[in-house]
Amino acid sequence: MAIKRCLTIQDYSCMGRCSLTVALPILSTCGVETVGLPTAVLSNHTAFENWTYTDLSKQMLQSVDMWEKYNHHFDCIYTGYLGNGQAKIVEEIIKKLKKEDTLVVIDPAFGDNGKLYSGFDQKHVDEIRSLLKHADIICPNVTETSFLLGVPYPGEEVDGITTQRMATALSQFGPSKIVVTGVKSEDDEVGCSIFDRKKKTLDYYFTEPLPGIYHGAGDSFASALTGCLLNGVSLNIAVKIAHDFVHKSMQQNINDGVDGILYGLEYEGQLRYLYQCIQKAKRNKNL
Ligand code: PXL
Repeated sequence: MAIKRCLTIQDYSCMGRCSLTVALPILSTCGVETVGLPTAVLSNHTAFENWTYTDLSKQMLQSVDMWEKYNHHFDCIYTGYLGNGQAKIVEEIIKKLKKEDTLVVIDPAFGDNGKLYSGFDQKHVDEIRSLLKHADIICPNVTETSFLLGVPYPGEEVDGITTQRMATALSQFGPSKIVVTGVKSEDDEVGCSIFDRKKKTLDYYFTEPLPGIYHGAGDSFASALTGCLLNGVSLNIAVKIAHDFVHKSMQQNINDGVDGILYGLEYEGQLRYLYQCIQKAKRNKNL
């Protein structure tokens, strides 16, 4: 199988693992050619007390115009954290570059723990919601799910019926596959719900919870998920691999005593594990 080319559109935060500094190495580990389009350069992510922000909106469209001229093909467009007002630009980009066989993965990446990230408001949520009509797959956490649906944040613990209702409602915005992350089971395990509208299935994957907050964990998950899917791995197995990769990284974070909020999820030590999981899935034809 030829190597797939993925365009990923998110910020470049120099310090604090998230967005492009996470997506590029993870997708490369998955054996995917990655074209990273930075939306902005930040000194560090916005969970630090202060940051600098250099907007690159103009440069984004200039790059895309150049690619269009050369008719470059993308097997996937994967978007993550976007600045205020950039969802509309990304919509333009998707319209220009998406072909029939282009997989579109959208990680809403605007909030966590019941709150929007610093600097975002309802307008940003509305613009991301509008972007979802172009997506094949989305991977919001429970916070993003409730903001997108305009319902109160239910806490991380959501029962099966609520999850099904939420996933069905989200899929009406466009995407047929919904992976909700950070869901807590009744047995206090943590994981994902996986809804496939076409197959009419709702599945779950949970593992034991780990203490702490890990910035960029959602970005690592979305990148690994996208990387698995571009290797032809089935959605449920892709979720399992991406979740286990993040879970093992958290364990490493704990073992090494690294500040997971500021410096982000320490995923580097688990890249080899991610690579091996994908090879195994391909050998076992989990495709
Ligand atoms: O991990 C999400 C993320 C990405 N990029 C920036 C962020 C955040 C979360 O706060 O601030 C700049």
